[in-house]
Amino acid sequence: MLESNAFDVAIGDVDKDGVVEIVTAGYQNTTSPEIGLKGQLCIWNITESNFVLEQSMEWASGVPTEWHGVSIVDVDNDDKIEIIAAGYTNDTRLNQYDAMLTIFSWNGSVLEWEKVIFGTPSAELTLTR
Ligand SMILES: [Ca+2]
Ligand SMILES: [Ca+2]
Repeated sequence: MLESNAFDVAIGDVDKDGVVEIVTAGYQNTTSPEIGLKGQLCIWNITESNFVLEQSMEWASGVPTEWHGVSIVDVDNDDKIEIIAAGYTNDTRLNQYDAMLTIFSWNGSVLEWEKVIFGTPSAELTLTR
């Protein structure tokens, strides 16, 4: 099993099916020196006796990435709840770490990233699906 770490948790009924999800944000170690850590977002359900992993997503950018915070909210008021993870990634062009905000959607079966924003105090790059 690959090393992993969770730094933050958010709880809410993301897909509005009446069952609360538990969302954790952290990283998974790829054990590859070139890739390093991948940001990892996990969605869990709780049963009477267990936490059950519904789905996880590892950020496959090819550079070290970690998420350290996660929040669940409908940020754009479209009646769908977004999962927002904050962390950082290694910008190999500038040889520095950049803040990274990633917005995900979860419909009960598919976890997708919708938007990612990389930022430094002097520059901003936004990628939208
Ligand atoms: Ca739910
Ligand atoms: Ca929304």
